[in-house]
Amino acid sequence: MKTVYVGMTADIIHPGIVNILREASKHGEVLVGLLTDSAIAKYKRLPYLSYEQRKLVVESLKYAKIVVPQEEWSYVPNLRKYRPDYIIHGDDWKTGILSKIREDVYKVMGELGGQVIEIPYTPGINSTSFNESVTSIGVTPDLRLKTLRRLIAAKPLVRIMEAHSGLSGLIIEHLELIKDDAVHRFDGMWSSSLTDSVSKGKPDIEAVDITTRLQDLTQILECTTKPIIFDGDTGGIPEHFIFTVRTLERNGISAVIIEDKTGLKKNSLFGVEVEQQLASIEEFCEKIEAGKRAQITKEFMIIARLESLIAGFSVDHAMERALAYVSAGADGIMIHSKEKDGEDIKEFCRRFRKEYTGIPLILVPTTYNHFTEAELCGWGVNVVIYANHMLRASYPAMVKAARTILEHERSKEADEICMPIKEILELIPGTR
Ligand code: SPV
Ligand code: MG
Repeated sequence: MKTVYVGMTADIIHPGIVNILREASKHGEVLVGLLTDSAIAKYKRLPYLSYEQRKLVVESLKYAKIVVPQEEWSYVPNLRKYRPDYIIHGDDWKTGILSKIREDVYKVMGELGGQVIEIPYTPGINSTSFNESVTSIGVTPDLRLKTLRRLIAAKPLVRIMEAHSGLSGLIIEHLELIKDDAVHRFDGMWSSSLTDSVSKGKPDIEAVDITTRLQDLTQILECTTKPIIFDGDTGGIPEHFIFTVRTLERNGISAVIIEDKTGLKKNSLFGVEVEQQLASIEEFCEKIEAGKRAQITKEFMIIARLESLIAGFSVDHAMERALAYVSAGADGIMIHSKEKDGEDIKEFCRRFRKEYTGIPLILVPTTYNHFTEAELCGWGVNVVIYANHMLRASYPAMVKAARTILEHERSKEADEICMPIKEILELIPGTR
């Protein structure tokens, strides 16, 4: 019996998939290479269903004989491993980012003595249009919450951007850039205490209470589907933190980051001053433990943020705390620094990764921002947070428009730095 290889994501089973499987079965036994989350994540959004769920569905299809994981976006490793007689694909891969994949497939099938079959692509529904409609429908809190852990498992580096309004959330949700044959996008959003407070004209001192911050977060939740990491400041006292954890989970937030400070909180980029002490290891561990006991889902993450380097202590000081926080149940460690050269952070990452290979490491490279994502990834970092750039970019743009109007005593000159009215009217999906 000949074998026919079909690669697929199978997040939704639509007529195009059935067609390709039926066609494949005419040539032999169908071997489905089901793309894993990590194979997909570099190029596309994570599928809505997990690998196991998708496998279960595909295995029940009558034309699919065997389902194997395809761990790479490229077909080549699986084609070499399974040496099928045929591979079948829709002819949509002749152009765009799939054309390189096609080229490689032809080359390897030629080497292996196999054949490539191309069939007319079924227009209409496919995983891309499915993703678009899901975005417009929305997402359940449960699904959104789980996505962060899936992304951390699937991607070498998860890229998070600050959002402080529905509009900034929409940009993060939709912006995509094709570069080096890969699609670059933000994986999720950071709900920052700094940008939440500043956008309200308040200082970043926990002056905006959690309830208000969550009410405002609703705007972002309503128009986006990507996961959210919440800046929980100090987390307050453990008795209050447990309510915060449950409220965040109920809203589908994936993680909270709490920092080991106590007293009047000030933004870390100012440094830690006399009235702002570090929490003792014991009291902070107690808070982590209380939060972990309170959480209802198993996927929610409580991430401990170390302020040792901000407060002028050594990497040793930070390491001692990191180990204690992990033992107390922290699901990840964020280490902060305002040094420009980033050497302290790099040293911490190296030492932390020696102790723990599996605990997610999160960085906020606002000051040491000359390091590339690839470099941070090389240090063993899992998540990078761009913590305030949407707000910092919008403020000078607003000042510039206002100043231009003051200067010219009319708005004509401001037009060229403003979005056209038609575009702003059409900006929001669903506007008619
Ligand atoms: C925030 O964005 O509010 C943060 C990160 O906590 S930082 O401002 O760098 O402390
Ligand atoms: Mg903050």
